[in-house]
Amino acid sequence: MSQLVTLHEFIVRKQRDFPFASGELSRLLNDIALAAKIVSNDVRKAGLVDHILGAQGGQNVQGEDQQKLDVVADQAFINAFQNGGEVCGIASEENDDFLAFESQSAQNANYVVLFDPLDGSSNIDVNVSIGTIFSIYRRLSTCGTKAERQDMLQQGTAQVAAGYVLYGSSTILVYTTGNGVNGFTLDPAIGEFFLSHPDMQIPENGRLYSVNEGNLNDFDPQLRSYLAYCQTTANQTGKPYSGRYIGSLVADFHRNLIKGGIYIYPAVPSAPQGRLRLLYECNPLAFIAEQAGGLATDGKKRILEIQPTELHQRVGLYIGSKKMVEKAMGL
Ligand code: AHM
Ligand code: MG
Repeated sequence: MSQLVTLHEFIVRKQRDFPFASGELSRLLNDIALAAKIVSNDVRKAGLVDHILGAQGGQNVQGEDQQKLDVVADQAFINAFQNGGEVCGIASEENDDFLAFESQSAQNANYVVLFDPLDGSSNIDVNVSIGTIFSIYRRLSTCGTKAERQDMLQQGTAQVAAGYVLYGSSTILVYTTGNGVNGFTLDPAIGEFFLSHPDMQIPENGRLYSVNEGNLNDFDPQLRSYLAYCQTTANQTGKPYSGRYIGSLVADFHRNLIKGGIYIYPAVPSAPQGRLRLLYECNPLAFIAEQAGGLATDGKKRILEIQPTELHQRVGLYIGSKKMVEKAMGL
């Protein structure tokens, strides 16, 4: 039998590669794994809570107020960061502004986390895969003070680590610290993540394209002609590619990471800057894509080099297999 490696053991081994590492980042990654297990457990009960145990806004059997699952997920991660003590502040898709944690231990912490607690949350009600996406930066403000806006508005190239948790047919946590990409599958019976996808590499070319084709008439001519190519002779054998669009970025991205493919959400009139958020979705997935040998751009330039100016900034996203992204950009 091959040896099983838990996420915790893997993180400890990686930390040993850096003799002067303080262990803070390792502890933070373990905090994320803990929150992921809590959210995974909640996601698995989503239909029960919504449809059997009472409507939203009501109370559950313990008399607790029921909340929407994306709020529950947001709070689970915030709690894990506050209890863990490695994070001085967070920004998330669910909060209008960033949160600077008040406690002295938090103010002494070195990291900030930016995250989308439940990506694809419109899919919760229909039992389709959803996920959490996260991005970790070292703070720019002075240690010992409260986190500041500048800590959140860093270029993607400054990420220390990034990852996602996909609550799919199984729960998988994929992350990078800038030295390759590894995936860990949760064994729900014992509540432990095990290394299941070591050193993930995205195929240079693929046969899957993921785009909301309902927006086709709003796409620019370059993108329309790329999609016409996908639908006709793109394959080396002169056949079309297959279209696959879940509507959960994290799930579409994960599939394309494993099988090879491209996900595109450009700027369109209904979303003139793009639909997806630079800080919570595009930067972390771009870091992972590049670490796995893929590419991520806004159609023109590298996602990781975009200077954020606001927390909820949106951008166009072309992400996936290197050759496919280049072709879609007209290179
Ligand atoms: P969310 O973070 O509010 O769930 O929104 C992001 C989602 C992505 O997961 C998905 O790819 C995209 O929005 C779908 O948008 P559309 O319904 O316009 O195709
Ligand atoms: Mg999202």
